[in-house]
Amino acid sequence: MEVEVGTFGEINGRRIQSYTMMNNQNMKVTCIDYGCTITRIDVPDKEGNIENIVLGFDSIEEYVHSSPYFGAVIGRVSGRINPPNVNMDGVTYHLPENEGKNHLHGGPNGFYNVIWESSISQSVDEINITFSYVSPDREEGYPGNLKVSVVYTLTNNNELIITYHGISDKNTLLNLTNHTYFNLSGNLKENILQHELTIKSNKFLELDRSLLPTGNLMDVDHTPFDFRTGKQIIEGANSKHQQNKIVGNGYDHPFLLSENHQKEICLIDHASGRKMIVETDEPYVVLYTGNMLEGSFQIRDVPCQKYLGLCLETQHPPNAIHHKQLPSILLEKDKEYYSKTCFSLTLV
Ligand code: FUC
Repeated sequence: MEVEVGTFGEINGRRIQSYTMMNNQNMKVTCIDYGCTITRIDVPDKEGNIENIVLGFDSIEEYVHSSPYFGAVIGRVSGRINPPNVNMDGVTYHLPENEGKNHLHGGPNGFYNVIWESSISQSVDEINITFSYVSPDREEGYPGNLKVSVVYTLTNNNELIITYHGISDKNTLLNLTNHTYFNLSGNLKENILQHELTIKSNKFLELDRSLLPTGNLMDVDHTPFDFRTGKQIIEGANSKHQQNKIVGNGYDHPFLLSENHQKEICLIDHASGRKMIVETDEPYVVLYTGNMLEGSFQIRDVPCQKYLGLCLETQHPPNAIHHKQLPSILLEKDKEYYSKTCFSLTLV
């Protein structure tokens, strides 16, 4: 196994570092210290062609100006919060709005938009890149000085493991995820509508018109949200179900996982033969099928377009702070935050 360190660009005179981890199975993962962003993942298809399976750019300027959170770590809190206020320990904290009246993905200067400290460690069978960041008290409105770290591990079994740690000196909120857009066709040859997805989930959270969970858990039975035996994404894109329509024809929904670390999510592209299994200790996965991926920019040499990638954001549910019945995202003072998600790449 090998790791290559390089320079990706510069932001205000500060060098942005890139790391490419390579295993002995021809899998490569490249990430940068800006937003802990995964810029590419290269893996072989069934014929042995090694191609990139994520949306990303080759310059830091494009990440700063055009990126819809491509490959980045999202924090302090993933997803939308509305009203953008939190009452904690007798204080009301206002969280900056960055999507109409919503606070989205940790705010305008969330973790995707900061430069992290980084280091490498390596053993015979794995390489780890550790990113760490100290988020000061009241940064993006949130209470507490928070020390956070994210580790990307590439193993010789074609696993990319993401481990998150955090600790704060005040009670605060924390709900971290990674916002990689996958497209297993390879080098964005096709969109993701023919990808087949399986999710072990009996229920999903209903959304309102501003894409906020209403707090209602809906049954997946007899709906385009039933991924228990596998389904192509196109079904949700073409569906007349009101929940598929309000998100722009597709999915942008939190699914309640019925199992953890039991191959609970599986994504397949039959044409390339690539298959990805996702296992997590998080209670939910937000499936976002790139319904709003529109813009006048290029993603490497492909014009940005709807359904070009899909995100599998393992996390606690969005807007959890305003729904008592949803799992809490409170991180108590001096308690350790820990969560782990593993993406395994294989062939069908
Ligand atoms: C996802 C979605 C959102 C949003 C964003 C880019 O997490 O839930 O709707 O568009 O990412």
